[in-house]
Amino acid sequence: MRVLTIIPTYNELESLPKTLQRLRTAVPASDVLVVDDNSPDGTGQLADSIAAGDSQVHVLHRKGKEGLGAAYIAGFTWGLEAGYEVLVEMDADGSHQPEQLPQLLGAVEQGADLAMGSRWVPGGKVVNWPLYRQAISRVGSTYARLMLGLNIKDVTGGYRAFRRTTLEKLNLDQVDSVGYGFQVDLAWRVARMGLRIEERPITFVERELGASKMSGNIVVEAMVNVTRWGLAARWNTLARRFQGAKR
Ligand SMILES: Nc1nc2c(ncn2[C@@H]2O[C@H](COP(=O)(O)OP(=O)(O)OP(=O)(O)O)[C@@H](O)[C@H]2O)c(=O)[nH]1
Ligand SMILES: [Mg+2]
Repeated sequence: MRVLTIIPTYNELESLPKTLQRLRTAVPASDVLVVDDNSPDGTGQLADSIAAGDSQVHVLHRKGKEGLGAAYIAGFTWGLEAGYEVLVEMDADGSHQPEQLPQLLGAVEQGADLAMGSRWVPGGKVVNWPLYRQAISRVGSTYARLMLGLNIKDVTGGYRAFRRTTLEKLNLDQVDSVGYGFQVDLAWRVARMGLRIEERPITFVERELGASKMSGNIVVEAMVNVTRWGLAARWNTLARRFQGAKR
C-alpha cells in the first residue's frame, strides 16, 4: 500500500526534525507531507531543507494559521490527487510515536476503513499528561460517545490512518470544524457512513519541546459542536418517526 503520513505544523522547529527522523526510520515506506501554516519560527523553511535531501518528504506551504482541520483537508486533498492508498494523521510534537504506526497500518491492511490510535482502550497509555488534561480528554470522549452514539473510546485522538476510499466518500469540502472538533467531526462522518472503524492502543507522550496550541476555545468549540450535532441527529430521528406515524 502506498502510504502518506501528513504532519501539520505551526511553530514546531524543535520537534519536527526528530519526529521526521523517527518516522523515516520506523516506517521507511511511508512518504511524508508536512503542512506548514507559514510558521513564524521558520518550521516551513526547515521542512524544505529536509525535503531537499529526502525525495520521500514533501512540504505544503499555506499562507497563514487556519487551524488543524484546514491543514489536514489541504493535506488529504494533496495526497488523494497524488494517488496514495492510505493517508495518516500524525502530530509533529512527538505525542504520536512513529514506532506505533505499523499497528494502525496493519489494521487498515486487515480491512479497517479508519484505524484510530486510542489512549482509552486497554493497552492505551498517556505519558506525562497532567491529570486535568486526562480528565478533559476522557470526559470529552465520553460525552461525544454518548451524544453521538459512537462506539469509539478516544474520539478526539489525532493519530489515525484513513483508507483512501474513506476520505473520498467524506465530502471533505463540507468539513469546517477546527481543533478537536475536526477529529470528532471526521470520526462521526465515517461512523455514519457505516464504515469500519478500528481502535488500536497507543502510548501518547506529552510534547517535550515547543508550545501547545491547545486552548479553551478549541475545547468549547468541540463541546458546542458535539451538542449541536447530537441534538440535530436526535431531532431528525424523531421527525422521521413522526412523519412515519402520520402516514
Ligand atoms: N498547519 C497547522 N498545524 C497546526 C495548527 N494548530 C496546530 N497544529 C499542529 O497540529 C499538531 C497538534 O497540535 P498541538 O499543539 O500539539 O495540540 P495538542 O496536541 O492538542 O496540544 P499539546 O500537545 O498540549 O501541545 C502539531 O503538530 C501542531 O503543530 C494550525 O493552525 N496549522
Ligand atoms: Mg500535541
